[in-house]
Amino acid sequence: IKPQRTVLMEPSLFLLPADKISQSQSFNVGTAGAKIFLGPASDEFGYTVQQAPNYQDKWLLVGAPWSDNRKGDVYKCPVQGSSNRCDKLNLQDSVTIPDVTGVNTNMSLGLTLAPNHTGHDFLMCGPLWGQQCGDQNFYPGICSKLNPLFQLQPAFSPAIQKCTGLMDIVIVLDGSNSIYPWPPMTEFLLKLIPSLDIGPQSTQVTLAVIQYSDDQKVEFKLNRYTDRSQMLNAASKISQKYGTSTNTFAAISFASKQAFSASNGGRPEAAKVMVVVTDGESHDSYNRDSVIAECDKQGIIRFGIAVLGYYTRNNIDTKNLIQEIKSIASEPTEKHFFNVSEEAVLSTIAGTLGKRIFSIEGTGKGGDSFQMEMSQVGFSAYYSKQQDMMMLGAVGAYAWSGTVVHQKGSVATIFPFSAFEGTLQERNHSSLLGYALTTLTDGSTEYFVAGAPRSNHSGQVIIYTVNPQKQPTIVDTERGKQIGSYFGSVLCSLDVDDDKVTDLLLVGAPMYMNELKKEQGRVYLFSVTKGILSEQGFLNGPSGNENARFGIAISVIPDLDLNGFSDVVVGAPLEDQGKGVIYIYNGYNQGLKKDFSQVPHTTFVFKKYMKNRGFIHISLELKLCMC
Ligand SMILES: *[C@@H]1O[C@H](CO)[C@@H](O)[C@H](O)[C@H]1NC(C)=O
Ligand SMILES: *[C@@H]1O[C@H](CO)[C@@H](O)[C@H](O)[C@H]1NC(C)=O
Ligand SMILES: *[C@@H]1O[C@H](CO)[C@@H](O)[C@H](O)[C@H]1NC(C)=O
Ligand SMILES: *[C@@H]1O[C@H](CO)[C@@H](O)[C@H](O)[C@H]1NC(C)=O
Ligand SMILES: CC(=O)N[C@H]1CO[C@H](CO)[C@@H](O)[C@@H]1O
Repeated sequence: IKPQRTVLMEPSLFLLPADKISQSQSFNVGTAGAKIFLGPASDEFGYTVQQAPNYQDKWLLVGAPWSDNRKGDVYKCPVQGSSNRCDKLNLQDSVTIPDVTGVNTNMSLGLTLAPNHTGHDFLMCGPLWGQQCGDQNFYPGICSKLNPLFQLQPAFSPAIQKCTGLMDIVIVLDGSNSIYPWPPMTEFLLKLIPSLDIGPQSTQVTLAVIQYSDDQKVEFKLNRYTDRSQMLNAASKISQKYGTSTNTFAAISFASKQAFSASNGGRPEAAKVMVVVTDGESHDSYNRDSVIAECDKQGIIRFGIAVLGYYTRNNIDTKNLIQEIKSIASEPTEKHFFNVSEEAVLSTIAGTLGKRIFSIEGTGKGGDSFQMEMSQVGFSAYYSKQQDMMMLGAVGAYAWSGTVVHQKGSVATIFPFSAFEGTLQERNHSSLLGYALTTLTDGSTEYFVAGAPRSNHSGQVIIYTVNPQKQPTIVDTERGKQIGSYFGSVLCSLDVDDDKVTDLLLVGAPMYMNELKKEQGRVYLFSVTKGILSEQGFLNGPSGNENARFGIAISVIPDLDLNGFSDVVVGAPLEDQGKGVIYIYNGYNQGLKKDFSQVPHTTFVFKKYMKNRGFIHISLELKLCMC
């Protein structure tokens, strides 16, 4: 079960003789003598719970995705014995990818915890694990397995990004007399450099500073520093060159011919970027056309920054200066031209400039067209036994349209936007496909199921198969009936008679609102025939006079009433004034009874420990902090 806190049912109650069971059907689960594991509510301890029953020592694995300031972690708790002390596995800082600058601050490890039934191991994910590229963070998510001894296996991140391609940046800095004061110029460099991905890898950005006035002075060449801190140190020591004239085009010409040349560390395969910073009109504008043509020929992308301080201090019209700098900047001008009122505020544009450099087509990642950069792979996970494969939800893929990743061995198949586009009919809805996952089987074919709780605002589930060419085919889809109900955020497939054929799919819509405007929640039943769903109504749950979020957790449990058919438990964590309630539904030879057989009442007062924070609530926050 996936309730908020864990209660183990008293085992002796399961062992009643069958004749007694039939009389006590409504009262077959009790909480007397339950073992309770407590963890900090602020850590969201208990957000995920899995039983690890395959060893001599039986354990409960408990996710606490907000522990350590949302780094998250997993606890192991002993089922046997008298101890109810859980031990933290302390995994957060070990879940890393070699040679990648990871950001684990908010990674929320343990938000997802899924068993591999074949290997008796567990997959856990931190879907908000970030990857730093320049000054930008991406959120491809990270997952790692725990072996049966709870030892951490190497982590993987199927949507890991290539930060940037090769880039050579030449900064052409005006050092003439009119620049005053000088320190803002170096300050600008000190702000800009940290936003660039400087390093010895193929993704390195190299940088040269050329000061100019009458002539040019190279401060450091492109290949001088491969280390950001050394470069910062060098940049901080640059002093003003001084000079009476501003030969901007001579400097640009020099930069384009000399600074980018191989003999000065330029790499022919790298994108060439030039940043020109000046405070006055040039004295050599007659060279403009030929110099800019030369730059264009070499494919140099140019940013022009006009510092208007000298002109405004001396009441000179800035029109010509702005016009000249605009003529230096590449098209579209609004992306490549900057003006600042005075030297002192130059550094305030460094961040924006860094981002624009970073998003240069073909070298970096633009913010306009996210593919897998923010995908949060591992937001959900489900193990397909038949294919021995992990399905991973990637709700942030394609600007939060979402997708599913199939990970088999070390091979990850990421389904493209086009795979589900026609079915979702995504119109900037942020469908969040992959929020929940499961599979259905007819005995031979396995059908994959993915929920998209915001599709067209009312939610959707999509059933698909995958052909040997790894292309998905949509088999069926169902849409939710109420806007905002989060239909498809919870999925549970049920083989009620254990004949290895799925009989029912239960779909949670935990935010379903009733006439009293309470979030009562609803669980829909669908019968399944060869992957095609047929709606069979919904489960009767809470009375509806308070918020309940019934359906936020749905789980199959072994046959509680010993009639030979699997049973189902549904959680309603907000019911009973936030104490939370679970409902038990019994399976029978025709499926699942829609009336619950029992709402086991607890003698414990959980309220003290509960923060009423539901599943959706957290997930929405996770999403919001990404947008
Ligand atoms: C972590 O999450 C908090 C709260 O949402 C946010 O303020 C902070 O900026 C995040 N940090 C990173 C590095 O993403
Ligand atoms: C599941 O466990 C088995 C046995 O350890 C292993 O061979 C297989 O690769 C695992 N599958 C996945 C998808 O992790
Ligand atoms: C910068 O240029 C824009 C037009 O490109 C202009 O509207 C703005 O006033 C200028 N800023 C300053 C400080 O002159
Ligand atoms: C989306 O929802 C609106 C009503 O909210 C409905 O009219 C429309 O048909 C739905 N679109 C799809 C593709 O189901
Ligand atoms: C930001 C974004 O994704 N905008 C898209 C919204 O939908 C329209 C039409 O479907 C697209 O043209 C936009 O690009």
